[in-house]
Amino acid sequence: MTNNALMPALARADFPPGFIWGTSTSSYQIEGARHEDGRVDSIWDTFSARPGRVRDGSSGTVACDHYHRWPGDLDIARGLGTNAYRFSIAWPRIFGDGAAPNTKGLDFYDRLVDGMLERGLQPWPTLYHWDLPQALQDRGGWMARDIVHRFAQYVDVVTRRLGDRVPQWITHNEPWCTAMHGHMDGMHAPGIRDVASALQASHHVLLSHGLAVPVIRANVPGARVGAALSLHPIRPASESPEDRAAAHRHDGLRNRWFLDPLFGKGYPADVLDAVRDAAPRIEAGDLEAIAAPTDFTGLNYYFPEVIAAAPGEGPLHARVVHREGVERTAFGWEVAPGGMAQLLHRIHAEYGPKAIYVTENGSCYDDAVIDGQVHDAQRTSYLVRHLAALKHTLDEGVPVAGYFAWSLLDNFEWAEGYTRRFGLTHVDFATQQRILKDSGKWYRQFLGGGEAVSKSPQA
Ligand code: IFM
Repeated sequence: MTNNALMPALARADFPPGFIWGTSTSSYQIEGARHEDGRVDSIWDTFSARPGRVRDGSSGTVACDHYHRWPGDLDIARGLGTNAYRFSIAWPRIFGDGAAPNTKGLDFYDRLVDGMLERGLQPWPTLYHWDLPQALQDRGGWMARDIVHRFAQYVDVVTRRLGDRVPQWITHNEPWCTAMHGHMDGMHAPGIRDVASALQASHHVLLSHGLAVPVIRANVPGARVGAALSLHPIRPASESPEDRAAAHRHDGLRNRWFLDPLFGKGYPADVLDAVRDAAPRIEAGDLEAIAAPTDFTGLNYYFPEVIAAAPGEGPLHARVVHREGVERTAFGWEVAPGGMAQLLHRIHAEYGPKAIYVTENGSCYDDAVIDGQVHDAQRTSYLVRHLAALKHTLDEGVPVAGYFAWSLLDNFEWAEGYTRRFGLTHVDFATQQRILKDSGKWYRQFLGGGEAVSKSPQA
């Protein structure tokens, strides 16, 4: 059980009125229904079928079966007392190969959005959370410049359909992961390992964001648009000039490579210098397009990194140092609520977006179901301490306007398959039974949510 005596006292009323409280998910991680209603394969369907790419050999073919169970899942979100829900649209449900849009796919998100509105949940869609149609990958995916026009076309169709009910739009989830896990270390689909491809992909992801912003504004009255970035506080392993320089370069690719162009500063010169011939091809007008003014920045915060100089290692000659004796989640990620505060201050001070939302934050632990309960005290403690850090940051004047816990449900954790559980709700993947964990109950108590269980039979 959670030891409440050790938790900072915290109440929803300590946060500003109108603060957005939500949970977050993504299409491939929860929907399942791989072949239903005209959905075509995504790069994750292809990638997860390759032996050795996903730790437990699994895929998102069924996942949480959310495609069929969404009413119950939205009931859980409402029962928590949240007022918003962040989800993503599956591009392969809307377009496969550039032919006409798939009406049944659009209908699904139409129903989903209406379901949120009926439950008092503000819909926060993300347009790209890594499930690129395989047909587009076959034409070069994010490495080929044409993708930016395909993305704009897809965004146009989706926002025309949903824009009458959905003002807030997140273009991309974690461009770093799309580019670097997808094309540099190959840990994610499409599994490429090539620095130049990764950097070219990152440029096209950013450009597609920039081209999508005016499309969304044209289709959605009062649109509020932003991207969700995975950012990390970076510290040098020592005060040596070598470690400090390596940490600076690493920060360059992790953080500034995305923040700087989005805020009109272009790509960081130190990274361009380090990557040399692998630098992306940038055409006239690209940087201006990427810097299209946005309404908020989304921060996905998980962990800080400590960096040492490592001559010859990767394009940045830097490596992550594993420090002993620090608190870590089951994933091995350092638990550091202060790192979130640090990043929020940095985004505010160095880039000054109109608003910042924590679009993801959460932890994975090896949960056990005991007598129908999940006593995930560590996850509760993680959540409470991060919310305390968030409140402190707000008190210091940083314009944070919302927080989305990752995740509403245990789900398909990419290359880790179903071996990593991040949910506030436990999912038994054999029976699809949902159980609200103690962490979910804590969030519900904090938010003043009412319903202990979903009204829906399957939850
Ligand atoms: O599950 C992922 C999510 O898809 C993107 N952000 C990090 C989460 C945990 O790894």
